[in-house]
Order: sequence, then C-alpha cells, then structure tokens
Amino acid sequence: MSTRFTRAIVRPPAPSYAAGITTSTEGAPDVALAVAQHEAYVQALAGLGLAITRLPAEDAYPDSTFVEDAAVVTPTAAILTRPGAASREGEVASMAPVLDAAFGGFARIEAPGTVDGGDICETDSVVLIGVGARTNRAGGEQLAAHLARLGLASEIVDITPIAGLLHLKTGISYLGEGRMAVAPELVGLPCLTRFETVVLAPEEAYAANCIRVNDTVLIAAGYPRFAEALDRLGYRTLALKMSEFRKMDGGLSCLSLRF
Ligand code: CIR
Repeated sequence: MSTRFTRAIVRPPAPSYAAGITTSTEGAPDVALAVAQHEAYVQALAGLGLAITRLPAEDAYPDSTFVEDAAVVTPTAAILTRPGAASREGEVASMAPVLDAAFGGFARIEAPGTVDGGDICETDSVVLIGVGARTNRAGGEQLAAHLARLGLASEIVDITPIAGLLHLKTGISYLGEGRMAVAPELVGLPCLTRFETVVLAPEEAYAANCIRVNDTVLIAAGYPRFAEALDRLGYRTLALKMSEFRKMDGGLSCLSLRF
C-alpha cells in the first residue's frame, strides 16, 4: 500500500465506556480490561513506528474512544465529521484543536450532513463513502466534495439495505495491493468489483474490521481462518484482543486516526 503511516491519534476508554451505544448481546464490557486492551493496541501502533498522540479520556462521551468516527484524515488534510448518533455529536469539539495542530486547519461536515469516519474506506484508487445508519447522503456528498478538492476520487456506497451493519468498515477493510477483506453480507456490493476480495467465513465476520499499518495487518485475535488466509497471501499479521470493544460494536479501525 502506498500510504505509509507515521502518526496516530488515540483516546482511551473513559470510566463511562459501558454506557455507550451497542447492539451486542455479549453483555457489558469490563472497563478496566478495555483500557488494558486499548493500551496493547496503542503499543502495537507504536511498535510499528507510529508517533502517538494520546487524547485524554472524555467521560461525557462513552463512545469517544472510537476516535475514528470524529474525523476523516488523508495524508495531507483532515475533515471534522458530524457524527450520526446524537450522543456522539459533541465528540468533535475536543477533536478540532487536535486536527488543527496536526494538519494546520481542517474542513468540516455541516448540518444536515452527518458522517462517521467508520463509514469511510480509503484505498489506493478511491475513497468509498458508506451511506447508511450513521452517514447520510448530505454528509457523504459534502465529504466527496472535500475529497475532490484534495484530488481524491470517491464513490458513495449505499449500505442501508445491509441489515445490522453499523458502518461500511464494520464489513470491509482495505488490505493494500488492490485487495479488500469482505464480510459475507457485503459480497456482491458493486463497488467491490475493482478489488480482489478476501471473504471471511460467516462465523468470523467480526474480523473483517482490520487495519493495514505499513507492513503489518492488525487483526482481532480469535479468528483463525482469516489469520490463515492473510498468512497464505504473504501478509505479516499481528492479532490483538478486542473482546471489550466488540461488546460495544467497535473494532480495530475505530480506535485510531492514522495518517
Ligand atoms: C457506536 O455505536 O457509535 C459505538 N459504540 C461503536 C463505534 C464503532 N466505530 C467504528 O466502527 N468506526
């Protein structure tokens, strides 16, 4: 993949973490364990050479550890989002100065548009913008216009018909080299025809949310068939425990902004 990341922005789970939004039936997360899993994630990113900006936990926003949703970052620019869940709208206030410091300014999504960064899948050829439960069409179109100004092609992908899909990247992740990891329920999306796909087994669909960071793919621990598939393709993988984030519908990509 041509993009090499040098930095990441993260925010640990707050004491209020278990009060966040979830559709999971796995029970309440153990907040102390979530903090420990988050720290292991941060150490993994640092171990891959990324300089880490750690934001303080924000107890007023239980979902604020999922920093990916509050911004869209490209190698050269940032766009502050307008998250689609009412309880998460305020997360952008503390993100704004961080983007300002890192990028020297930023664009922003304006009402009535909504965008969650989890719906935005950047690839080497196109940025896919999922419109569904959180990102609406007005937000998707605003983002597409910002990306066009940056010289980036994008495509809006309607994910509303895919029942139970929180974000586009809940179900797909770009692996680099024109290759996409795809959960079974997203197979057949027209936007995916341009990619070689690695389709996950139904019982491993959660692992479709993974992140390529330079020469390594960070994957959720406990999904052996996907790990083997990546191994066969020649990827170096690093598995991280994600149980306490899965309980809140979160995955690996959600926990950082990488650029
Ligand atoms: C939410 O429902 O907003 C959070 N509990 C999970 C957000 C996960 N973020 C992501 O996939 N980018």
